[in-house]
Amino acid sequence: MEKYTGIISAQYQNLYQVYLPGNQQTISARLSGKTRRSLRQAATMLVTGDRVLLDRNSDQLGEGLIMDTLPRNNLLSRKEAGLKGRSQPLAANVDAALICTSMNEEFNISRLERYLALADGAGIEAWLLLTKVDITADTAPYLARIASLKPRRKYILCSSMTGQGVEEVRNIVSGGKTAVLLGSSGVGKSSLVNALLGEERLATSEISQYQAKGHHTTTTRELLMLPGGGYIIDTPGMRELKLDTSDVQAGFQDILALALGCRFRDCRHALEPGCAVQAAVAAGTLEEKRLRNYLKLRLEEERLAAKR
Ligand SMILES: Nc1nc2c(ncn2[C@@H]2O[C@H](COP(=O)(O)OP(=O)(O)O)[C@@H](O)[C@H]2O)c(=O)[nH]1
Ligand SMILES: [Mg+2]
Ligand SMILES: [Zn+2]
Repeated sequence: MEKYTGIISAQYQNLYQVYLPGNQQTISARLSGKTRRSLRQAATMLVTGDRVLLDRNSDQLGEGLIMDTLPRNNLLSRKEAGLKGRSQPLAANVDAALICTSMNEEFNISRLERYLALADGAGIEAWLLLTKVDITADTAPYLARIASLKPRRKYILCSSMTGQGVEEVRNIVSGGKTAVLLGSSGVGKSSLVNALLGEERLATSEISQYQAKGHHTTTTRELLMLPGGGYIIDTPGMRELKLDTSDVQAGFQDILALALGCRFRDCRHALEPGCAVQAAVAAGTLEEKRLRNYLKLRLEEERLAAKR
């Protein structure tokens, strides 16, 4: 029997929306009993971006049946808030993480460092999208903060209103790649998707997202195919991003380099004598805030590793 390859684009309880690249169509599909069992056995679930094999004809309801799942290239996930702290998969098979922030009170360099640790941990190329540039009086202070990241990160100044930067974002996914939009509610993720699509397909503004809750709309992640090729995954704003699989060190190359000068090889950069990292803070060459966030993220990462 002929099988179709599909990409999970959204999920509503037991029903999946699956995009079929073969005929550029989206269908509804359910899991076959065998797939459900094997997912349960692997203690995982299907997530937006997952590649699956379907048999469109074997269901009486006219829905596709997901017969098999294909191995993942990568998986972005976070820990759920609360004591249980289960892993919550966000998206699979992602080529680029587009970490969005607007240039106002919402801008928070420590939060960006956290998102970057998540992308680095999944081995996904990260971009910072500085949104709503059309209403930003002065971008310089924000660019200065971005420039303090080590390694330097790629960024795009963009606006869904004027179209600035939108083609640069499109280029990231051209050739059939997949990017996921991350960032707080209200920074303009859905508006950017609409700008890329060239139509107002997604509901925008915090208000409409909030009102959508309880209905069936975008409380989950949604994968959309862009004209000209490539996919973009929109996510609802995440109030809290707890690390799951992460690589904190990758985003703190400056601190790693300084640490080579610490007296003790296992220096925690807290109260140890001869700590070159603390010395740099005292000398004003390393921002204390950056060190504090590094220590916080590292502790979170170590606690997770200890649990595994
Ligand atoms: N001026 C301006 N407003 C924007 C831009 N992008 C989004 N907005 C507005 O910001 C609000 C939140 O946008 P939305 O796309 O829903 O953000 P999301 O929650 O990240 O998906 C809406 O009122 C949008 O109209 C932009 O580039 N410029
Ligand atoms: Mg949105
Ligand atoms: Zn030290």
